[in-house]
Amino acid sequence: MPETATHVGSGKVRELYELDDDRLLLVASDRISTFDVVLPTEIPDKGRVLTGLSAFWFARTREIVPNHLLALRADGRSTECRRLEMLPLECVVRGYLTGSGWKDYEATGAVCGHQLAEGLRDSDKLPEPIFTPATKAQEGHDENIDRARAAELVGQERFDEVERVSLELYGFASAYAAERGILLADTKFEFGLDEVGRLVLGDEAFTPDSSRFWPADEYEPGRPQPSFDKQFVRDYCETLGWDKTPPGPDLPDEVVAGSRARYVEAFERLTGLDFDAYLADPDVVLG
Ligand code: Q0Z
Repeated sequence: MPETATHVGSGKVRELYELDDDRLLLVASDRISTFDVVLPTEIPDKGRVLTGLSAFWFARTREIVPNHLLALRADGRSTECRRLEMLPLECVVRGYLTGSGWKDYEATGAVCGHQLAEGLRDSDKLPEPIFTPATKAQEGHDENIDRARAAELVGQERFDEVERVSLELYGFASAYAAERGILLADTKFEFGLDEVGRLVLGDEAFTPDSSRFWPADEYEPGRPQPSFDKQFVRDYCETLGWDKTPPGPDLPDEVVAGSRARYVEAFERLTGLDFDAYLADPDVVLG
């Protein structure tokens, strides 16, 4: 019997299908977005790199918190996952001050209610990682919120649990990545609840689309850092004088190849695995 999968959602670069009442299929495409615009040119295997990295981290963090991963498909880009009741919260952890955290700090001296020392610069390492929740926006950017607002959305007990688990996940993965020359500046989790109300990590985990990966050897606080994966594409787009509104530009072959190489390098450095071994048998990432 051929399987039927009903399309239930689209993200900028991913698709979501329903397999049955209990299971979803998450498919990572090779689309890439830059400056919030999806480009017309794909990066071959980008979706496989992201799916493989997520599965790698899900396998290594399951003792911290259970996750939605049920199986990887042989195509390397599709994940069968448990259907959860998702919490209405983006769970962000920041170890470095950049992006919207840096903007909020510049304006107010605080991020999501965390009052920070004076005189911090863009991309400075924080004295300790902070949990900076946001609300999920249907369109446009997520809105940073303070802990009181987040606790209203999910309840105080659940808030305390997602904060503790998020900080533990970030601590584990950022230490692991730093040993391999990659700084995990910040990361975003989405959690859900299973049928008995247990907290489960859903969506994706520590991919370059949900986290900022910085090459450690180029780290220099006081300026925005080059992104491990996207800087190549951003730099090219900046040469064009493109106004960053849709449609985005086509990418030339050498930019596509350079970008693909960066994704594959991130995969190989973080997992210690050969990317071709992943393509031959995606389950290698599960260890
Ligand atoms: C994830 C998203 C994507 C569009 C819903 N395990 C789960 N259970 C219930 N819902 C979700 C998950 Cl992962 C869920 N999203 C985000 C992903 C395309 C939206 F690939 N939405």
